[in-house]
Amino acid sequence: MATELAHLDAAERRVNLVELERDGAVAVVLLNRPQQLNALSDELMEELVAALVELDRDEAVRCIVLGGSERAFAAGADIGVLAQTSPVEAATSERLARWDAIRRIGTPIVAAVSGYCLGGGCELAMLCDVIVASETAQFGQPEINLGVLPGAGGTQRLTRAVGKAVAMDVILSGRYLTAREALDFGLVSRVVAREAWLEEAKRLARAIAEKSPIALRLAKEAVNRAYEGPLQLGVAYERQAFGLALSSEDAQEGMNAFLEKRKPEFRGR
Ligand code: DAK
Repeated sequence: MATELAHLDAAERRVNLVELERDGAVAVVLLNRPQQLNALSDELMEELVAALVELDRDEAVRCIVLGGSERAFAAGADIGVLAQTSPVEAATSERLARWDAIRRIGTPIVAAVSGYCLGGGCELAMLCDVIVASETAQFGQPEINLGVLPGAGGTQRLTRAVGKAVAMDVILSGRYLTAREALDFGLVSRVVAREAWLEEAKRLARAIAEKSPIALRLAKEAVNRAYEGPLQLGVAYERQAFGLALSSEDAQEGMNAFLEKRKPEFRGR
């Protein structure tokens, strides 16, 4: 009985750490650990990855919004847990696999960032495809203040997003970027009023969700290749992806709809 209850408690805790909402073809995933500013505990990350993987398999979901709360997208990895992590665990544990699993999600993900977006939180936002930021958003990789450095891709993705000068400034000093700076430096694509952080992300997600899911996945992967690898390999991928998209029923539909002056209806075929 005690074991059963413990199990139920754990299950309930996990469900509560990530909230899921569906709005037609858009799924909204909200981190829900407000007392800890959505610090990314193992349980939260496990629940998040499980939710994203499931949504990615669901053909009816064409775009995902990932957000936190108004106060914090996420204030980073859970420092209490990090303090107990051995070097071997950090290099080999399930934790690394979770970050890789998020990179492998094919469905476009729009990050809705309000408030603190720090450390692993910033790394999580950078794993998303577009970042919509509230004017209150603060981006940072303050791991240096803890005597470590970013460990989930921050030194690489931030540098590719904003360039060496700004990345060094942020990562070595631990300072935060304002939403406006993040926009100017190319880390985010939109800054919106405090109260619009989630709505604007949903609006963008609904617009994305109207496109062909085949073209979306291929385009997402192609842009990621530009970000992650050498130009020639990315161009080669793009050529193949273009051919593949062109062979889809959706491409026929898209072009026919244009020629017939009507709105296309993409079916993911
Ligand atoms: N972890 C655990 N608890 C946290 C937290 C965090 N990252 N951030 C905040 N909290 C908790 C606080 O301890 C506090 O809890 P109580 O004292 O109320 O129990 C509660 O959230 C509210 O925080 P504050 O009282 O501090 O609120 P303030 O408004 O005064 O300050 C703050 C907000 C965000 C400026 C401050 O909380 C702060 O500096 N937080 C820490 C930010 C930080 O250093 N983030 C980087 C963490 S290191 C890896 C993957 C990922 C990572 C590494 C390796 N591998 C896969 C290998 C990532 C590492 C990190 O992210």
